[in-house]
Amino acid sequence: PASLCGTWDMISNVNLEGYMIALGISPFIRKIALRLKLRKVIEQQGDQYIIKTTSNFRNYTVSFRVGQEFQEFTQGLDNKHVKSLVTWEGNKLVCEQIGEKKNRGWAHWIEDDKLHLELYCEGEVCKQVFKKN
Ligand code: RET
Repeated sequence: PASLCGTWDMISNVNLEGYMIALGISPFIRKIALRLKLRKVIEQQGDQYIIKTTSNFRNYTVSFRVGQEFQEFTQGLDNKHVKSLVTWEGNKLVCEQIGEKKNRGWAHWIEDDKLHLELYCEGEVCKQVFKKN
């Protein structure tokens, strides 16, 4: 599949609110979060990925090896410990985040030279699209 690597700027963001409500994010933080222009910086070193989500409010970094389960602490998001596993499903890099929330995870893929991201939690789907910076 096309490489996910690079610096990507958000151009659309649908239902971040529903996703954040499902995560239990407070109304105050949700209001700030909805205004943010998020950036993704995705790097790959061998079989290891580093995905940075940045904004002028909060940053979040996760690194993992595809196919290797890891402990993730969602610091600055909902501050939860989850057991995560990232795999390729066709052209999609898919993460399952096992923890107190059901059906939690995400999928990243490239379509039309854009980075597409879906975030899942408890039946809510947030859809974000990023263009290459
Ligand atoms: C903000 C503001 C604070 C509250 C929440 C946020 C959402 C962050 C998200 C990050 C997703 C990261 C992923 C990384 C893995 O590759 C905007 C930081 C909840 C949705 C998918």
